[in-house]
Amino acid sequence: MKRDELIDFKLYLITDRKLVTRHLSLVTVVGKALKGGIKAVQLREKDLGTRELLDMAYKMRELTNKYEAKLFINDRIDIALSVEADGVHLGQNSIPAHAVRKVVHASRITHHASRFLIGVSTHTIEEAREAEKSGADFITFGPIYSTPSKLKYGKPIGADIIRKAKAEISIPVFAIGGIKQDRIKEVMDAGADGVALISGILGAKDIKEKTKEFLKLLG
Ligand code: 3NM
Repeated sequence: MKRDELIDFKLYLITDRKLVTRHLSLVTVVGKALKGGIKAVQLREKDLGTRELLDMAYKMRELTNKYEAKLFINDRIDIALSVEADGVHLGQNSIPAHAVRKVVHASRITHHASRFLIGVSTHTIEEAREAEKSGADFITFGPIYSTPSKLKYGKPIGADIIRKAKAEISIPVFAIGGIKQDRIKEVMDAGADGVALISGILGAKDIKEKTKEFLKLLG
């Protein structure tokens, strides 16, 4: 399958179990988003130990499979391969995409080698170009707007930069950082292929309904 067919989602949910309230588990809330129709989830729980993360990844794999949704694992190619995730999502300090490709081929999970997807978090045009060159299948680009955890990601860069990125690279670009419903039009008009978010969905009272609303807006 070609990349365009594999990146068949416009809404990319990233987890942060610290945002999950009301004593619900992360598995429960991701389940609600899946019921609402989400088709791509990134497990991103950076403070979990390896065993706990692996355990969580297996649970997420089982759940996403049930809804025929894609599962990405943040940073950890070893965990992504062991749970047969659909891909890995890399940061600027992660093992680079070209090296991940080698690991995937070496793992001899032939089923994966042709369809394993690599996302990369980027924050500047330069990083976006680099990610494409390194073999990323798609990027997240941000923070476009100010986000609850803004200090970690730097100053908001605004939606206009998406136009510039799209003019320079051909892989799909997901806008990230402070994405709420009222921002969708602006980022999609700027040429984004989709949006990636945490609090826009995980912070909602009714996660299933909120997911449906986002999907409707994205068309
Ligand atoms: N990465 P929210 S911004 C995980 O700019 C992440 O690379 C960013 O959370 C980047 O949807 C971000 O709640 C946080 O703003 C996104």
